[in-house]
Amino acid sequence: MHTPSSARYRPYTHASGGWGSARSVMNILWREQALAQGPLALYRQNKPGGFACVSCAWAKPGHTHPLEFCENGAKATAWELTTHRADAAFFAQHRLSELRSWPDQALEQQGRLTEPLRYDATSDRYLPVSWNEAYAVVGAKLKALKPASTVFYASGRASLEASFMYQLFARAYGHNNLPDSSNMCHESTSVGLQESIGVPVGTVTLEDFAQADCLFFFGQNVGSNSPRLLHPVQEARRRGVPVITFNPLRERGLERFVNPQSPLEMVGPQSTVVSTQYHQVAIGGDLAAMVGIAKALLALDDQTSAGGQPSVLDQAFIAQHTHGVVEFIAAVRRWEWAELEQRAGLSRAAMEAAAAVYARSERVIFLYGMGLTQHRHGVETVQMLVNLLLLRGNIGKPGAGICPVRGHSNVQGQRTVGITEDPAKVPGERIAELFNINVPEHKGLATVDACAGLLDGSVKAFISLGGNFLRAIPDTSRMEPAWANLALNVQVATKLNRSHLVTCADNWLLPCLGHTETDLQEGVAQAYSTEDSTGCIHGWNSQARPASEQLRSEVAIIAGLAQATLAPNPKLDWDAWRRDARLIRQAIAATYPDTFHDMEQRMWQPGGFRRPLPAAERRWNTEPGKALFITPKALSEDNDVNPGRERRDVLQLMTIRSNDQFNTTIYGYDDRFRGVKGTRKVVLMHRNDIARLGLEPLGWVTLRTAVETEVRREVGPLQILAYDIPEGCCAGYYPECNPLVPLWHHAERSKVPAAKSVPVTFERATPGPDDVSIQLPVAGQVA
Ligand SMILES: Nc1nc2c(c(=O)[nH]1)N[C@H]1C(S)=C(S)[C@@H](COP(=O)(O)OP(=O)(O)OC[C@H]3O[C@@H](n4cnc5c(=O)[nH]c(N)nc54)[C@H](O)[C@@H]3O)O[C@H]1N2
Ligand SMILES: Nc1nc2c(c(=O)[nH]1)N[C@H]1C(S)=C(S)[C@@H](COP(=O)(O)OP(=O)(O)OC[C@H]3O[C@@H](n4cnc5c(=O)[nH]c(N)nc54)[C@H](O)[C@@H]3O)O[C@H]1N2
Ligand SMILES: [Mo]
Repeated sequence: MHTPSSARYRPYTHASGGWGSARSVMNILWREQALAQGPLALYRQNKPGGFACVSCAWAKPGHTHPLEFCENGAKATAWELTTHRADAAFFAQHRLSELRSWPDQALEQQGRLTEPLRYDATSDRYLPVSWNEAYAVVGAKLKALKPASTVFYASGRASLEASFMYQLFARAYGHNNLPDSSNMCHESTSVGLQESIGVPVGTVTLEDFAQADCLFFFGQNVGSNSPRLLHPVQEARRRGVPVITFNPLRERGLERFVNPQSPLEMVGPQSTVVSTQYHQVAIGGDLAAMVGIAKALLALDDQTSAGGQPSVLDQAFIAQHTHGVVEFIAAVRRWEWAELEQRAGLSRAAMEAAAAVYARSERVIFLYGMGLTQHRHGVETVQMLVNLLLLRGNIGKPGAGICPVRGHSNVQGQRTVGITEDPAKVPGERIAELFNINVPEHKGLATVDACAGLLDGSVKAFISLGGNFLRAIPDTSRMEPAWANLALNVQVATKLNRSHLVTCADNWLLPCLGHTETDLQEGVAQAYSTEDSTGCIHGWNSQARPASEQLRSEVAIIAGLAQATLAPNPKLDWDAWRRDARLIRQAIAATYPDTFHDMEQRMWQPGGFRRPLPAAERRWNTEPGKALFITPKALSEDNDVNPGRERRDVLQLMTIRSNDQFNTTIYGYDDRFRGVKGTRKVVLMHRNDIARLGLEPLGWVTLRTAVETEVRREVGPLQILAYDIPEGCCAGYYPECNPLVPLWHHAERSKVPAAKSVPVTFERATPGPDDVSIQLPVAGQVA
């Protein structure tokens, strides 16, 4: 079991990418002993005809680089192709009470799950079962339960084919309880963009990056979380395109980048400066910052109008394509600079500088991530981005648009094929006609609702298609005990994680094939498909040998469970779908002909095929048929937990990812780009806050949530690292800090947990026996 032996902080002064990235990839291939299959698999990653990366959702180009993967994609592949196994012998050796004491990293490090298992309470162990028994018993239990009391969760990895079958299974069984990881992620995007511009997804493609003349990044950490996106960004920088970043932290990948796949750059001293302006906005200060940019833009427009020059605003576009501009402009003019500065944590000059570049650029792309969506007013903030773009006609023209950078490889596609709690978003009539299934009319449970149902006992069974629900959700210390009240817990997974160890009345662990592994059906390797962040749908093949002969595809597992649960239906041949994925694609195409017609051929086009995106062609699928300016009602992004200025002992905590994790999967304890090595038990704070709160750098503290204090929410001990972060803000790692996020503290309109701003107080603590203290570099040794 790996536990870190030494921890260190040394500011990372190199560019992102480069040799550090190459070394990190080799390390993991070695540690997972995946060198036999790993390198070949990496060569085929994200290529036409190859397999789709299991990691992020960034676009896969039609004309690929020799190696179209990044450090994190490579790690994810090695993690899956590992030769380590968590097999029956492993489970015979370890009771669950013991495994629960292991760190999360050690659980997944055991390797791939190899056979179906059921928890046996008497021996406190997972024991092997046959697939037939698993299907039969789970099916019988589901039959006996009320469908409305069951939840079918999906993590955003499952293919379009598996996702389509999963939602059909839920609806045929009788519920819309289909929460997915998107509910914790870009749901603020889906809600906000649908209302503003009539599509729930971004409008740009990779080609737009080649034509853009300015890029903005808001709350997205490209270097760690979507490194392949750095290629088009680097190309844009070579053309002299300005990049303007808003982020409380100076993220390395947004500052400098060396392409680890460019031999020249790897040997030379060259690295690309990524951001030409870097604004360390306060946590939750983006709404105010964007209003500031709009205000500065209006001031510029006043000047040009007075001088008889052309307007800074795209007046023709605004008149022809938008609605609500008058109210929006009036509101922007009303807000005072002093308030904008205070809320954004930025000077008026900084906002004006961003506006000046924006005003002289013709084709601008706004990219954003969790820094915007995971706030109480995440939806309004996304809509404010749209407002800014609309002012200069930056939607629906080449080189311009909005680019939410999604997380899981198929999180966007799952929605496209019906994974949603909202029956209004699925073609009910067609589903009735094609499959003889009546989509239940009642809205189902999304993630936060499912958690509430677990707490009040109304949710009785939980099926999980991937993911690590009990670690990913907020308020984890309250949710874990509630989980024990379930009657049934079925986890379809590749690796052992925390959600498999918290037991209820009946627990099943069903191991599946990963994206890299071949699903061989009657001698034919099955192809599957996903939709990336730019709305392109690709087919992929898998070449690797399955980790165990007993593994089944996700499609096969869904088919097995559905057959055992549902009454026979001549219009639904689950077994045929299991044997031939082309038939599932035919069903998808029949259900969604506009998007998926001729899918079988089109998904093999280089770069995939694009789903119809009316907004990208300036057709607006909204109530008035125009793009909407939606004026934010207030500037505070997190009004429900705003402690007020008098609470000087409270800081706003954001929960962040390191480049050595993929969500709840912790590859290792290093956060290379932020200079933290060997530990995740840290809280990053500003020097002045540390002093003001009477604490010391490198001191240990327990963090407590500063609202609803009658509920004890705490995490610690964490070690204080003095860091370049705005005053009043602090940062700790997800998922370790999730117990601090109250369940009710979520985006008002999308219910995305507001994981980026949690008010916390600090209390001195003593490190435990396993806590390693950070060593600072000896003075003079800092590079
Ligand atoms: N290596 C790796 N890659 C991943 C993942 C991973 O865990 N590891 N996860 C995948 C998934 S599912 C997702 S959704 C994406 C997530 O990728 P991102 O969207 O980049 O999400 P985070 O890393 O959570 O946070 C992004 C940035 O937001 C900043 N931030 C926090 N609060 C604010 C704020 O109020 N305003 C602004 N402007 N910035 C703020 C943080 O400093 C951080 O740099 O990455 C995907 N790719
Ligand atoms: N505080 C805080 N909380 C957050 C976030 C945050 O920024 N801060 N981010 C949120 C976001 S953006 C997201 S997307 C969620 C992520 O939440 P989830 O999607 O639930 O979590 P993951 O960590 O991606 O899931 C990892 C597990 O998936 C399983 N797995 C891996 N590959 C496969 C596969 O191919 N098939 C199957 N069936 N299983 C597989 C493995 O068993 C692994 O342990 O967390 C959210 N929670
Ligand atoms: Mo995500």
